[in-house]
Amino acid sequence: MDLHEISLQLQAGKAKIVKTLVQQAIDEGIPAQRILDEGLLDGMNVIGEKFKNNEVFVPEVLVAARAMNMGAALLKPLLAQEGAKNTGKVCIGTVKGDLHDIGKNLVRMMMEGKGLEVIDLGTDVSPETFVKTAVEQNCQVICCSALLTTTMGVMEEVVKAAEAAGIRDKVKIMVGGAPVTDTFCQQIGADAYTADATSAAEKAVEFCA
Ligand code: B1M
Repeated sequence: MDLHEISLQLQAGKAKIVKTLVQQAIDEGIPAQRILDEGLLDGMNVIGEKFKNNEVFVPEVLVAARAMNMGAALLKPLLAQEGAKNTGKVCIGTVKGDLHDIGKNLVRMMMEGKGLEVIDLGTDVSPETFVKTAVEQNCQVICCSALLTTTMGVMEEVVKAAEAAGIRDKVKIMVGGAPVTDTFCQQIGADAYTADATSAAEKAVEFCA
């Protein structure tokens, strides 16, 4: 099966067709990671470029995002690695003021696949909520996602809130999302920047070990 068809249907926002095609690809034995990369993420990248160039607008992006999530849900159990349970506990969220959650959901999915227990705080998460959750739930890692240049600064507030709460030496803080860089991570005093969901999951497991 041509995975590009999944990408095209996702761009057209055809969630049900995307779901059917993803299932078909799974049934044909195509590896889940390939279906994700060459089908779903490829389509989302095209939509992202078009959104940037004002060729599509918020409604089109939302239906594409819905198709992405429906396809990703089918891949989730396949991306999960068996026999790797209880490797640690983390909390994850998109920072305050930011409602983008597709990347954050992918990171969560990959982390769960590596056996981590993940507390998903959703979107628009305040620094206080990240820190309170880490304290109350004994999380070893706080994972912050941001997609806007205007919200990535909140990540520094998370680092400061962890310091103020006296847990900075007990918890690792990971940052990521399209505008975030390694230099930015170092500037704000976070512990790790990773560029994609797979490396984020690997890093979190390393921190929890
Ligand atoms: Co928005 N948006 N958006 N958007 N949107 C961007 C981010 C933008 C780059 C588009 C553009 O104009 N060029 C731009 C930001 C510009 C900037 O700040 N520099 C933008 C804007 C401006 C806005 C609004 C302000 C638009 C408006 O209303 N005028 C608005 C803001 C709303 C808000 O948050 N307060 C807005 C709204 C929306 C929608 C609601 C329509 C929708 C979000 C739907 C949803 O998430 N449920 C949306 C979308 C979908 C996008 C684009 C098109 C795609 C983002 C995405 O999901 N990518 C995006 C353009 C683009 O990125 N090209 C855009 C796919 C996803 C898998 O990638 O999230 O990068 P990503 O995640 C990757 C990695 O970054 C990494 O792993 C993931 C997979 O490997 N990663 C981590 C993510 N988090 C991580 C955490 C980690 C480690 C790795 O460690 C903890």
